[in-house]
Amino acid sequence: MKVKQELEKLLGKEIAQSSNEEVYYALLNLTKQLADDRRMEETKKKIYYVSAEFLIGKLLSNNMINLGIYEDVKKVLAESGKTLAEIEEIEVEPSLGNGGLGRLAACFLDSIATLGLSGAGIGLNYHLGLFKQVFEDRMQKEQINPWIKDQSWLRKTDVTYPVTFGKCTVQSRLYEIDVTGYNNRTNKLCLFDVETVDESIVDANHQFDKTDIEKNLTLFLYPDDSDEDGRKLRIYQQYFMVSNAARLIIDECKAKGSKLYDLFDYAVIQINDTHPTMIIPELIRLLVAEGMNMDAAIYVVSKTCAYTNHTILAEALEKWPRHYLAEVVPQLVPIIEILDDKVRRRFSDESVAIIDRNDLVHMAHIDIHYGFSVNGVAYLHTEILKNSELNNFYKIYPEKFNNKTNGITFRRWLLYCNELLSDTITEWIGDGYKKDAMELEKLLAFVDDDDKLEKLLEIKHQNKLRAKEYFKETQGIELNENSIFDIQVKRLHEYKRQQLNVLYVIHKYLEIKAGKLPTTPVTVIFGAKAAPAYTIAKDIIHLILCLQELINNDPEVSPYLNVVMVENYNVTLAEKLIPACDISEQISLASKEASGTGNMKFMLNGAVTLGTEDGANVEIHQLVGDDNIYIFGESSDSVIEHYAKADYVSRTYYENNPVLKEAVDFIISDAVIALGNAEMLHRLYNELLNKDWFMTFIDFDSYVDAKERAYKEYEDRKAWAQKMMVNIAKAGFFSSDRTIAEYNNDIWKIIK
Ligand code: GPU
Repeated sequence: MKVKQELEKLLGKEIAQSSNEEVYYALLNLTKQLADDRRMEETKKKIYYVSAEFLIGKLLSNNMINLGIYEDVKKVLAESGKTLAEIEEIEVEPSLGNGGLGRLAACFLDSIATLGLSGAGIGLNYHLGLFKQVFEDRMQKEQINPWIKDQSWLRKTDVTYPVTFGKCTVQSRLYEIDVTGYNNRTNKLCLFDVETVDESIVDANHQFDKTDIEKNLTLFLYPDDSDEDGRKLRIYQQYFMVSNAARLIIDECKAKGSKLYDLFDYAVIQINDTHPTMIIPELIRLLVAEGMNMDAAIYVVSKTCAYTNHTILAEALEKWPRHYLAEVVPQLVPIIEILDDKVRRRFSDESVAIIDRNDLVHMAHIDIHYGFSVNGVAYLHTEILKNSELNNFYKIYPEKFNNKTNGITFRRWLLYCNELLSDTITEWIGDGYKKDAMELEKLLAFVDDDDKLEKLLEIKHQNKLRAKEYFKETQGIELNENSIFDIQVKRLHEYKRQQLNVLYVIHKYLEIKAGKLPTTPVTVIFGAKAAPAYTIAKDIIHLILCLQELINNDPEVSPYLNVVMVENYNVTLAEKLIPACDISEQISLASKEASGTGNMKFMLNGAVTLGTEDGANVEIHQLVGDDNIYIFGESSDSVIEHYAKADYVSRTYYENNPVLKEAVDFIISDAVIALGNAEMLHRLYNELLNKDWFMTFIDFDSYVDAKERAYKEYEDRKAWAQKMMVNIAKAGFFSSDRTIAEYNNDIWKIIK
């Protein structure tokens, strides 16, 4: 294809004469056409990945890579005096996801198409999605984030269903976004919406009538659930998502010849965490409405649905009061009661019931009893599910439990975000690794090759410069490219322990003030959104922003230590930060991070992990060996034991450790209070001293030791480059192509 001609045909003029915006839309349309050309026939069986989130990121470059026109387009643009980077600035990142779960769903869609599997994502088309984070007075403020433009990747379809709730019926509308596989087929992401949705009901303070379902249904991802109306709105959204999904699936299967008794030969439904759980009773309801008897419907649905668990945090496992469901989706309640009744007849163990004694409906329990597969997302996580969290279920259904260690798409997280590195790797080992990521292991041959090690360091430096320029331009942030980039980017949550990293920063600051100067300057970079109602998480952001102000403006300290919190961390920013990173912070309290996927992205881009033996860190550790990772902290077994015995007392650590005490006390020192909000800082201080539910203090000493060791070893540039090389070489296992191949072999069984 002659890219230049095609583009100029769409533009009606020369590229050089066109605005960046015109070029962007021409590329958007060209890419859509090419994606459409790669549509392939559906196979008999198809995978439907149902998820409340799809954190897909900008799509232009990703699609152009997958369609094989990326290099040509770059060249053609350059000939006309334009860069792809400036064209990409026009694209708005879709606001359809929140964190790792949503990004995983996006990586999975890429790999499903890349492996040539017939599949679709199904979710909702949130108009405002997740909030945009801005910093005001060193605090997080949420702004609405409208992202849908007249012309976009969304394609309106004719598909529409009436969806009935207790109090009203709404008419849905299906929109689709094409999902391109790398040199392979095009699948779809199906996003349902309502035409009555009305962004204007949101007032200046982001308040809106939570009961006006016709107008608010697809406005926000995860609407505030701190009151009852908010919680019910979440149920409205979930039911709307799964009712549409169920009908789409039934229609597609019927069109392929299914008689519905054989639905499982035509469809497999992967339930991404518990948000889509109601698809089980909804499908049963629809099959019964089609004339199937209840037991047959339950049997068919149970052979069609599979469940992925993404957390062991109790507060994240959804439990809805039965009376909420009775109000929002009364038609499901009798079905859920039958499902519960059948469970209670078979098992006397109260802990596996669906509706508990307090009339709470345990969504995960529906999935486990009435799905045919239950998987965790990393080896350790699945072991914890089997042996403790879901042990009562594991004893009943050992054959259902399986592990699928998460993965990431290397198209976005290497080929696109780190072209310097991927081009260099191609030069060294050929481009076979682009299809078979395990070929990255060929890089192990170069761990003693001085020139190649030197080159890795040079690439890292270039990526730091690129990040420096980007953040200077977009956020006015000054990054020192000659410092260690020590990065923690992920959602803000106490279990992820950004507060532990912060305590280290304070400790380092105090050391520098006392005259103990680091050899290499360090920049500690944070990026994180806090859920709007999560008070302590917002207090932690406030503390980081106060420290940023204090430290970066202190001429005694700033030559050695800088703290930066980037605003509105999202996929686009991740693509800039990850390639520039030296030290990847993965410091969750062991047992609490189901997997993590940022850890994989950093490793692939040549960062060295500083982390606990948690989630997929365990597997990273095993792959790279002790010398190429910094592991610290309590083991998950020991943490689980502390919880069981309830014997962790944070104050004891504080009182017995003067270094820790000094750092903690600094949170409410005059210097910090002068810059911040005393109430917030005191609240955080008190929380740590009196509760510290995620045991920050228990790992403080070993964290400081590990970090000091990492900083020290960074100084031996060659030894460090060797660690980088090993990390990149061993990252192949974390390709989502591998993960999806496993899902398909063990769970989905789709034949191409
Ligand atoms: N995760 Br549950 C989310 O991002 N959101 C959620 O609501 C739940 C889990 C994450 C896990 O925290 C992370 O460890 C994991 O890597 C990711 O899901 C994908 O499995």
